[in-house]
Amino acid sequence: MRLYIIIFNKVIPLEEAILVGLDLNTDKTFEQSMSELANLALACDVNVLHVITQKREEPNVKFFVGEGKVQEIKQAIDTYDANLVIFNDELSPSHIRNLEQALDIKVIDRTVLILDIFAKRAKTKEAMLQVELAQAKYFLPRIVGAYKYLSRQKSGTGSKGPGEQQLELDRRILRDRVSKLKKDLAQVVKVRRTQREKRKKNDIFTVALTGYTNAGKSSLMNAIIDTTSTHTDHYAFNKNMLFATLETKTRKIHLNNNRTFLLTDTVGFIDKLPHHLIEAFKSTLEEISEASLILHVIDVSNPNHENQIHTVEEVLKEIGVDHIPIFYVYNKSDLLDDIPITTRVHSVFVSSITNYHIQRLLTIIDNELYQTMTTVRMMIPFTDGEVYSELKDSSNILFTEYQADGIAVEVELNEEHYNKYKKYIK
Ligand SMILES: Nc1nc2c(ncn2[C@@H]2O[C@H](COP(=O)(O)OP(=O)(O)OP(=O)(O)O)[C@@H](O)[C@H]2O)c(=O)[nH]1
Ligand SMILES: [Mg+2]
Repeated sequence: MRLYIIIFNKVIPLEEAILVGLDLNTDKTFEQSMSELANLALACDVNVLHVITQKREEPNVKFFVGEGKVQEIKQAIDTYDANLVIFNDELSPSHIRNLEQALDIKVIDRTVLILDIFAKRAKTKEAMLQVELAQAKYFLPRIVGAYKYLSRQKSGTGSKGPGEQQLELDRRILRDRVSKLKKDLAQVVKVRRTQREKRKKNDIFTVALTGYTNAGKSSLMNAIIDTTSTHTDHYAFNKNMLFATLETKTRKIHLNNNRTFLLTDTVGFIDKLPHHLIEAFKSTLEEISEASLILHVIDVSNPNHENQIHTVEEVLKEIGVDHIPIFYVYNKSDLLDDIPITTRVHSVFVSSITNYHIQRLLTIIDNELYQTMTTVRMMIPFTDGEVYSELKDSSNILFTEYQADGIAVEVELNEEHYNKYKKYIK
């Protein structure tokens, strides 16, 4: 029984909403964050009727917003005939309970919206398990709210009423489901790890695309494929919507100097990304942690892009990949009147739509990846044919010629391979 999905479904069909945001003074991005919330609501087919905000030093203990604000929200619910209130911050179980009691209406938060969008977009088994796990973990401490009406049927004798019994039972079912999901996910992750290990053994460099949702990661991947491949084979789903990509996708890219690397597209980040989601998506995000180079894709046309960079960097820190070299790719520069002189080192302005500076980006990637490589000439006797096969799998062969006494190759070697194949080097 997928209990929380049922609870979840009770939440989502309600679709005439009032948005509520608490501006904790320190938040310079408050307005953008609220318009992002409206976009998240839109992506969940929720109609936004009205927006209420409040400035406070800190959240109210009981209602998150002040008690006076609760009255204002109540009035707005009547005026606009709303059937849902959405808060911009993740609410605690008791905040939800108190607010639902005071307002007599369903109250959800930004996290529920993000989880719902992820649930809609998940296509692979791994992504579905990850989202379901994050949802289950979010709802486990909160299912009590869904039972407030049942709980009123408490028996007069002090023993547990049917509502409470049902609640305990459902909590247990949900807890069992969490364990089952974790187990299933571990299995899927094992398969993915084995695949990655295989790739690692082959010693091919991996470049990971990361960045805020809608920055243009998938579009950039398409642009790079377009620029480097002879046949157009668009790979990735790029759409003007939040979280278009949930699955990581990897493609082998051939540069025009015969060098190759693997390019991986990943899930986008957003401000206040639910912690359970980051946890659940750890296995997907591990792909980033194995990369030799991270391309941080930025939507430079978004006035809020500096804050988005900051959000992405925070998540990268959280998943422990802040040691990998990062290159900043300012995408959508076709939308700018002028290309600004950025203060960031390691950055390039590109456009994935017009292909502006994609070739330059490829040169940068090439230099970055292959700076530690040495190009050598080798002569491999026919009797050591397996060495040639190893090289073909593991390294970048620039030139091959079958000669009388063996195979002559020109190849790029890393330090480890240089030492390993020393005796063949001419
Ligand atoms: N004008 C312009 N639009 C772009 C550019 N790159 C991407 N876009 C548009 O931006 C939107 C988002 O692009 P995606 O490639 O899906 O973005 P993403 O970063 O993969 O997004 P998620 O997968 O949701 O994280 C799409 O409508 C693209 O057409 C660009 O260089 N210029
Ligand atoms: Mg994408």
